[in-house]
Amino acid sequence: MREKVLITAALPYANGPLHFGHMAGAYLPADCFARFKRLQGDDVLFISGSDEYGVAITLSAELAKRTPKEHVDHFHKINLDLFNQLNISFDHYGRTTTKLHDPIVQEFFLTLKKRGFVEEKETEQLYAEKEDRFLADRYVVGSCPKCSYPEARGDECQKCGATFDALDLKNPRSKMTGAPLVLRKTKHWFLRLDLFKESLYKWLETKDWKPNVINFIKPYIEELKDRAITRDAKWGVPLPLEDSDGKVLYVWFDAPIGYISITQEWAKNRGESEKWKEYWLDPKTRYVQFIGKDNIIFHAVVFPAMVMGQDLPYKLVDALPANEFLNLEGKQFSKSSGWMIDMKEFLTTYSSDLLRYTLAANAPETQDSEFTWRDFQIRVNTELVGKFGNFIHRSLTFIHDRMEERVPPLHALSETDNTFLAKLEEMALDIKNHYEHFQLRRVALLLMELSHLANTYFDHKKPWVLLKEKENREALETCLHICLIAIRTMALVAFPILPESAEKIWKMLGNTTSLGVQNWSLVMKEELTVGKELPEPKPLFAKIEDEQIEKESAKLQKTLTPEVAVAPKKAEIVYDDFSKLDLRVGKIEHVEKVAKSEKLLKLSIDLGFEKRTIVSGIALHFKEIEKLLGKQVIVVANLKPVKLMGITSEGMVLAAHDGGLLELPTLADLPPGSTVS
Ligand code: B3M
Ligand code: ZN
Repeated sequence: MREKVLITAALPYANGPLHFGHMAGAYLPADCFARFKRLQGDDVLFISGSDEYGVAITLSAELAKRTPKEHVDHFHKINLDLFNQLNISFDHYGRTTTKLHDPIVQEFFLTLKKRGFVEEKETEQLYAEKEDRFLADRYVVGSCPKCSYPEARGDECQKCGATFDALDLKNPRSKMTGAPLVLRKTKHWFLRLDLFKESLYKWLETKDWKPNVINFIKPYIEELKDRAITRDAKWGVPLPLEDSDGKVLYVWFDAPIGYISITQEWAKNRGESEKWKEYWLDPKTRYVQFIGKDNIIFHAVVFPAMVMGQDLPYKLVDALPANEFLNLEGKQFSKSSGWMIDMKEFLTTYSSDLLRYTLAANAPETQDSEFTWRDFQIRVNTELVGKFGNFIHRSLTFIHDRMEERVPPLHALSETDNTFLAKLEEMALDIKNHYEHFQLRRVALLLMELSHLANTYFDHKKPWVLLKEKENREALETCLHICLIAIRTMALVAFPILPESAEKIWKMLGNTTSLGVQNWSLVMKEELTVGKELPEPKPLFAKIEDEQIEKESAKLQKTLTPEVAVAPKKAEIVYDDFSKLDLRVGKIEHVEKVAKSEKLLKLSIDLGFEKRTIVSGIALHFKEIEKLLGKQVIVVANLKPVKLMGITSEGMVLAAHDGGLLELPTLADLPPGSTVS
């Protein structure tokens, strides 16, 4: 029966270019599934688009000195181009900033509110008076409540790793202006997720999702509380209530509804405005969402709850293939540190099928996996060129050259022929099952097994030997006819992963149609047209040389060499120079700020044999100077005294710094006065 399948892939934020990890996690698996289901003759609608509202967007826009609109326009185009280059076959790739988006988001909100699932509460939030706005966590910096690191982010300390609420920060400041922030009362709307606990549990019981997904969400449901769904911001879907100027619906509320509004836009663009309902409001639709693991909660809990709270029977997700992460050579992809491969550039050198195959073969389906240049080379050279491409090219060339460029007839089958044909069918069926279950790694593996099998058949039959004796003519023709069946099978089952190459093979089999619009079982069953003309075969893939891969690896490794300015090296000295320093352990006994100076601290230090006053320029690095008391530091004890801000400084305290941070090397056990050398 023809299945109606709605496929969505997570809406990527339009605030940066997509990398291999995104592709491997969501878009490639979704595309392979969509292509596969279309081949099955199913009614497929494949939807995604840019997620364009939210604080992540406004912040990165501000940092890039663009308006939010300019920013999302910029990255929407970049990502759409990347998807096209990678042959991701969306039926529509939309955006959440289109006209149709706001009304349906607002309708979702109003229905939830009407049914008692939304609550209004007054809260306190950090407010920047100069900027005249409330600041979301990402806009706030301050001192870490745990380790006092002065540059901690609004939700997390990058020094000690602590996570917290921006309200817990000490001395909160605006990330954009550095100005101090104040607490101000504000009103927000909360989604009562706790009211959906029972329905969510019951609904989940009907799902046979991957254990990584189920195990992740169960404890989360147990803990469900209400969740803020509005923000004080300008960039977003306006809250559809009186007196709610300056409030927008928070990104995680509006984004998943984007799946629906983008489908509405797809329908409208076709001139069939109501057609979206055939997918979203029909219980017979099968809804499959492709996402990365970091999005599980929103797709398995929050959005389903929002849907359950509607009057209209919107589809709940039926299957949720959530993938783990793909790393790059053992480390996470990172835009900021440059640990990534520019996909656009990559695709100017290598065809998209090479990348699609490599990502499919390494798909992070049950655990994190990685892309490495070496693996890429092996996948291409050994697998695509050496196995898959090899069989197709050698047999097509043979047929083209020796069979007058035509499909030879099929005669009586030998046992080997029969076994091979049966195996072909069996493996195609196996591959079909794995596509059905989103298992691309298995499919890639089976594609290679199939190629291996076909090569073995060719080697075993030795058509080049059969060719020599006239009496073997029928056996020869049969063998080559069967090779063509194998090639057609390989093109068909490879199509979802290797669409460009599969289409090329399809054409090399003398077809003028497109493979993508064929029907899987018809292609499997149909007899080859004997005598059909075969065009000249061309190799599908080319080997990648070692030097090429070494160049690529070197380019990537280069990003690891930090480009931060390392202090220049000093001229060489001899031991005598060094031994002139009298370094001693000194205990800080008293500390105070130097009046009228931001940077200077006046320290009283016990050197064991005498006490010293030392003025040190470290004040900015110690918010709570009392913490220095009792510390045993290293003092340059024979430095000629100097006057600083009217105070005689009798020495110097050693400090380590990297240009930004500063730490005092300290000693624990030796008494003051001990020498350091
Ligand atoms: N934009 C988060 C992300 O890109 C978010 C997904 C929305 S899906 C509705 O990871
Ligand atoms: Zn910290």
